[in-house]
Amino acid sequence: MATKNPQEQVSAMVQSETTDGSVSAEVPQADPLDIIDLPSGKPLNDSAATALSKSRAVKWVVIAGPVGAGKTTLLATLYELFQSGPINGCRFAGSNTLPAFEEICHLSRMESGNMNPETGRTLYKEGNPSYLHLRLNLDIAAGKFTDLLFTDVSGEMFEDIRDSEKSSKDLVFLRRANYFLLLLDGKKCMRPDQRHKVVQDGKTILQACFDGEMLSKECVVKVVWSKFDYFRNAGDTQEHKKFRQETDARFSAAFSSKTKDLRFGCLASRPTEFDLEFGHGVNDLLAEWVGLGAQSDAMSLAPQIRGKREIELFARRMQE
Ligand SMILES: Nc1nc2c(ncn2[C@@H]2O[C@H](COP(=O)(O)OP(=O)(O)OP(=O)(O)O)[C@@H](O)[C@H]2O)c(=O)[nH]1
Ligand SMILES: [Mg+2]
Repeated sequence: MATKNPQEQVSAMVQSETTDGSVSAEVPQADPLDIIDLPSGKPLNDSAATALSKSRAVKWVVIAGPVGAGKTTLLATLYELFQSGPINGCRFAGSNTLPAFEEICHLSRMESGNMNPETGRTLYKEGNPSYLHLRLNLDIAAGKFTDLLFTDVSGEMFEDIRDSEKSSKDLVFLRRANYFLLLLDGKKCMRPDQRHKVVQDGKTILQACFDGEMLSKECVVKVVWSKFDYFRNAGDTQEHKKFRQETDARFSAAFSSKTKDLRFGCLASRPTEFDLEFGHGVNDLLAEWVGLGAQSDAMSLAPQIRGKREIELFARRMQE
């Protein structure tokens, strides 16, 4: 007998419930999350993530930034923090991608044999990204849960963003983001000759996302200085503060009209250079993700294509 895919299994279960009129005590109440749960626990592909978003309200969080900015480390740290207990009163309540979380944490753990905590480079894959899933219990007594879906894509995908043909195809998943987090690499900002490029690359990523109408106006956009321990280790001088303030102001001037909600912050997911707490800033991010309005259904990824720029013309050709 052919094996049903997760979505078919969900609808088969729903059908058997409705034709009976009621669900008898012997028929187990199917939780779609259990059915969608892939035995491999690998990152969810686009259709599995979409099936999950159809079965329950989810919040889509895109973590963006150039290669090495700290995207995967942020996810690994979030998962590790939940190992020691609740964060901001939220409890870990499961994941459809548990082994995938374990995998991204492995290199940073003692048993990997690494002397220094590390995160492996995320491999660049063409096409849609994969997603990591977290289910959180917000209130045990009230039985209140929330589900977060995170992208973990290689920075290469964002570095190619100026290539309009490629980005129209590869970055279509951005259209359903509720939250877009852009990381600016604090380590690279320690070198005055590299700072300008860090800021420029970040602006290019956001500009291309808005120009291609890949981010909705409702999407919260947050720009953070990652690896903030490098700033602190260098004394976080007036000059550093001025540089960050000026950069934040430049981002505000360029993008505040394009999104309803533009935020700024600092992050040190895994500080090694200064005595900051592990996961500095992660609590605040989690609070913002939990506080987002969830989507009760998968949003249409079909682009609203207007305009005559090559990126729009290409997207229109792809749709036809
Ligand atoms: N000191 C310090 N290092 C960090 C921090 N966050 C990440 N790193 C290090 O930065 C390096 C790159 O981090 P990744 O999380 O792999 O970066 P990424 O953005 O996922 O990179 P790609 O997957 O290649 O796009 C790793 O060596 C991390 O250990 C931090 O807060 N402080
Ligand atoms: Mg990565």
